[in-house]
Amino acid sequence: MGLRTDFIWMDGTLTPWDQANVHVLTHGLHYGYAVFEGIRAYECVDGSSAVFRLKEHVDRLFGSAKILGLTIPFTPGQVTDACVETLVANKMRAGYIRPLVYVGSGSMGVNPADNPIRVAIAVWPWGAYLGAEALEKGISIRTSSYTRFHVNSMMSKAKSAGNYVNSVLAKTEALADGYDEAMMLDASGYVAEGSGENIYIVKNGVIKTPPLTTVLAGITRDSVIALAKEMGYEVVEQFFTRDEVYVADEAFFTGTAAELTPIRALDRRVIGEGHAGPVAKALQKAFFKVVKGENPKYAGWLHRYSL
Ligand code: PPE
Repeated sequence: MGLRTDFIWMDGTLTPWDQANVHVLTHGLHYGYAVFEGIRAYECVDGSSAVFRLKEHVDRLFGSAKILGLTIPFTPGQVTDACVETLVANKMRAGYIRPLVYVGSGSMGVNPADNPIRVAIAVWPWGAYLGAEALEKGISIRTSSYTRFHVNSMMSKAKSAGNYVNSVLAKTEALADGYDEAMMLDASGYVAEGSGENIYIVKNGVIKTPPLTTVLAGITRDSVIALAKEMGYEVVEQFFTRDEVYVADEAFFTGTAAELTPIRALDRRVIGEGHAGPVAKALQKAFFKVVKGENPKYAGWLHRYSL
């Protein structure tokens, strides 16, 4: 298994990988009542390592738990330290970090009752999410037949496990149809996001991304918007339609896993030149410089650690 590491942090203890198991009557497993994060650590140019925007990810994890009414039995500081401890225990200079907060076993039924709230943190090596070529050449996507959930059915500000049933449906449909990823529309029919990424279009030099109403408040989104503005681009947060993507000059996705992945076609309509456009390329370059510690202006986004 490519993602196998030595230890998984479970409820405060570094546990050997093979022993990091849960009971099959774990509440979160039956009802999807769990929240998680996806965080990346990068090796920096000076030989040290850094977790990218760890504070913001831990804050979002606690926010997701609050939305679901789950009380995490650790402080944000303890979770922050545990993420780094898990990387170090696994001798990981770079990789993906997956904290998970879930309702454990006890009673069954929709009501989580007094079941324990459990916390696990796993780390694993994760290369380019959509394939190594995707970062260069861009990907081909389809408009999903599945609608992103209405704002009052699932809570889109919570990165909850249950929300991802919608994502898995969209992703597997896209892959089965020969595409690399799905683009999901919201309940009003406007473009929302990918199955695991925020989305952007570029037209006449202006970058447009949907407002945060129905989509996950991506930390990469926040970072890329800040970089784009600093680089002099106009960035607008506005709803747009799928046909606006068809006629855009460029389109791209961002996410912790996906980083900044250009989109070369939507619904078999080639977007712009059909490969990574100049804006996507410039932003991707700036983003990778920041995460690898090559831009001192954003040192505050890096939580340094060494093995
Ligand atoms: N929208 C969705 C639905 C989403 O899942 C992600 C992250 C984003 C936007 C971007 O958020 P951020 O990572 O903070 O920039 N998706 C995570 C899970 C991917 C997976 O397959 O698992 C991720 O990128 O880590």
